[in-house]
Parts: sequence; C-alpha cells; structure tokens
Amino acid sequence: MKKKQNLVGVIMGSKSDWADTMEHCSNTLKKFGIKHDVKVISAHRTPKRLHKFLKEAEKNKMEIIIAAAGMSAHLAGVTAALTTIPVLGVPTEGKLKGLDSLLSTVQMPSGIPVGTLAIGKAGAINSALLAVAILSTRYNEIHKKLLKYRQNFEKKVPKKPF
Ligand code: RP5
Repeated sequence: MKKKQNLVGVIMGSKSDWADTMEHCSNTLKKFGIKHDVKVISAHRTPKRLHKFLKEAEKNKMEIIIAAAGMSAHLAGVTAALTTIPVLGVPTEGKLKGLDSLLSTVQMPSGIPVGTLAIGKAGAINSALLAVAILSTRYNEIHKKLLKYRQNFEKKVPKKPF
C-alpha cells in the first residue's frame, strides 16, 4: 500500500461543516489508518482552490474524494465534473434539516455521478466506510481491517432495546 500519499481527500464547503459532521469522517478514516487530506473548499466561494486541489489530487493519484457541503450544495457535483476520481457526497445539515443539501447533492443529471450518502453525521461516517470498502478491493491490508470492523460492529449491537 502507498504509505506516503493521501489515498482520500476530504473537502467541505465551510469550516462549519467540520464540527459534529466531517470530523467523524476523518476520525473513521483514521481508525482504518487511511492517510487523507482535509480541506475547506467551496464550489461557490473558492472555485480556484477547488481547481488547484484537483490538479494536485490527480498528480498525486488520490483515489477517492469525499465532498461535503450544505445549503445549495454543489461541491460534490462540481468536483465530480472536474475529475474522474470517484466522488462521494455528504449533504450537511445546516438549513432545512439538510434536505436542501441532500437534493442538491443527490440529484445529479446523468453523465456525472456522485455517490451520495445520508445527511449529516451518519453520512459522514458512512462516506469514510464506503471509501474503506472501495479501497479494500485493491488493498488487502485495508480489507482485513474492514472485516475485523464488521465483526466487532455486530457484537456492539445490543440484543434488547432496554
Ligand atoms: C456551504 O454553505 C457550506 O458547505 C456550509 O454547509 C454552508 C454554510 O456555510 P457557512 O455560512 O457556515 O460558512 O457552502
């Protein structure tokens, strides 16, 4: 496995997407020892930063990009339009309980796909776990960790609700 390079890029539209949401994505990737870059990049506010990030991501053979944004959430879609690196989208929960972000992220017209996860924290965690699952088809070391995670995960679910 490549040790030095970031396999995953985690980008988010605002600093406000980090606490309680995208920090969980990063923490989950860390649990699997997956090297990743984390940056605030907005499709609307910092489009030049997005172009620069993607140029470097392609040069450094980044394998997956996780893009989180809220409100009129175009980050994942614009990212997917600018690169062939697979993009996972996380709608964040800022306004309208995240329904605005969900629809903006998930409703891509045919041709440019974004693999959209659930709104907020669940989506943030699952975006990392999906990235892990995708990488595990290529890296045996990651696959072993994923199998172990799933075994332990099942044990943590209580048999009774009380
Ligand atoms: C989006 O606008 C961001 O992804 C964030 O979820 C939302 C609000 O941003 P802030 O006004 O909190 O910076 O671009």
